[in-house]
Amino acid sequence: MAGSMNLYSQFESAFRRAGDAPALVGFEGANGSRETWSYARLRQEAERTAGALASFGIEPGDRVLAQVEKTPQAVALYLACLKIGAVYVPLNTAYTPPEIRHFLADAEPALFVAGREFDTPVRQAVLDRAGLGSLTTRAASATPVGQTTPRNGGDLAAIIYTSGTTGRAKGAMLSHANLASNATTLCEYWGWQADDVLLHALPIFHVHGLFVALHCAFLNATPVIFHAKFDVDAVLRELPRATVLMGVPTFYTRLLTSDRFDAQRCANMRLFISGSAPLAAQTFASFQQRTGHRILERYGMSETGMNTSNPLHGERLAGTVGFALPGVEVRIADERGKPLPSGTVGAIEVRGANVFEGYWRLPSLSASEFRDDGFFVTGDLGTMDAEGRVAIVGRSKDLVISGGYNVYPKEVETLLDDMPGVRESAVIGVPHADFGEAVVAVLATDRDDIDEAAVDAFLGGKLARYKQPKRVVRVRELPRNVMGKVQKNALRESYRHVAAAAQGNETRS
Ligand code: MLC
Ligand code: AMP
Repeated sequence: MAGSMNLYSQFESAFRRAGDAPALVGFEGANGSRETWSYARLRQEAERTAGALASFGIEPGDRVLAQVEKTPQAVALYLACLKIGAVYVPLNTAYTPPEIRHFLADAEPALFVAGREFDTPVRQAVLDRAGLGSLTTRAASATPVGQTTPRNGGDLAAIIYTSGTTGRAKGAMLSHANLASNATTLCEYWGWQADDVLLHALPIFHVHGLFVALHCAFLNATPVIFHAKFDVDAVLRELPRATVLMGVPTFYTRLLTSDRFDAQRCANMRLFISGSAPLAAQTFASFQQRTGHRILERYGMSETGMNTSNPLHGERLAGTVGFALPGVEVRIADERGKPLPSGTVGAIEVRGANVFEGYWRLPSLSASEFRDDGFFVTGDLGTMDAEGRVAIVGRSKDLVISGGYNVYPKEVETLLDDMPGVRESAVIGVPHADFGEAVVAVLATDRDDIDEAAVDAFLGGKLARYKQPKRVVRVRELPRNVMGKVQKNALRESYRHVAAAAQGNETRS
């Protein structure tokens, strides 16, 4: 059937059935009041936004780069891109102009949608935090696009930029078939129900909030309580109306800091899901004690969508990420891709319809991260028990995950190495009560005026705030092994307490 592999066609069937049922619920409208869009409205807005994109001359396969706040109009923009066969390329709203320049050059978008005008020759439209701007204005007068552009399963739906060990962000190419297969699998595996209500407080520029959460909701035309960002009080207020919450571990540790968070408030809840970063066994246990709920932890990444999940029915074990999802093969392998016996630590490798099409315009890198038999090497290290339950024990990639955001040390080190007075730098992740891990910079310097404030001032405007070190440690020189390689394990051990004293979110006053 024409257009049947376009993911939007699947959403549209559900939207049509839902009619005037609520879609995006309780978001803050332009005049500060709480507003709701029905599924009929969401479809209409997607069609009008598709009309606006068409009026810009956007063709199937064109990239639409978007750095936009979380608004219903931003959701409509994503749906519009799918509908007309454009490739949606979302960016973290924290990225700074120098970071954005890389994405503009690499993605070569036909349109850049941002909260305000940017200094670039690329064609632009504005969509601000109130959901207003030239895109909205154009959509209001555009001829709605009714027809969904037919797509093959392998055609690209999105490119998600993820940084790498080289310090340069690379674009993971995700096809309509990748996204559709993962969404269908998750709905089934998590027993999505007709009366579910999703509480959505994640950002919508990453896989977790955009694909995992919204796709499950859209395939079922589930009402989505739509919060612009995670706020403990707002979540506590809405929990009694919701049945499903998806979050990074920081959501759960922050909820537990509130006395008002208890079993009664969760009485209507069916499922709390955690991912994007390791959920501490302590958080899992405290959560169960407080609410009676066992958080369901799952594991995924931008390149693959979701790979494993603890079961809906059956034992959810703290410290494990559960079983390979149906249709996803997961193995623990040695450095050549040979499967290891159960219980042995090795590289986590995955294969399945969910696994991406490679990195945008980086064919040789793409090839090197796949085995000959098609397994993708995730860069995570883990074990699998005899029943197939996976536990993540570490990472072979040098990566810090802070509050669910990935920070690649290389990217920060490259900048810090250029800081006057710094001979060299090593960036590490250390335990942090609120963010799980905090970014710490160890700097080889003789200058005692190089502290957090100086580093902040130097990196400000160059690097997204969440990537900037929360703590700075000065040393005479960095420890190296006989090969001359900086010993990051030794640094992590020596400085593992430097950010732990910050109970709760030190950046919130
Ligand atoms: C914000 N800040 C952070 C931070 N988030 N610092 C370190 N790590 C983070 N994650 C800093 C800001 O720069 C700012 O610094 C200060 O904290 C306050 O900003 P904020 O916006 O008010 O923060 P807050 O709302 O408290 O955000 C924390 C958070 C948020 C945990 C709610 O980071 C969040 O929503 N994280 C989810 C990330 C996510 O969706 N990941 C999924 C990736 S997909 P200053 O200095 O200016 O005050 C993936 C695949 C998978 O990984 O498996 O899902
Ligand atoms: P991203 O590149 O943002 O998609 O991040 C993906 C990475 O997040 C994975 O490769 C893992 O290292 C990490 N991750 C995701 N889910 C989990 C989890 N449940 N436990 C531990 N790490 C996780």
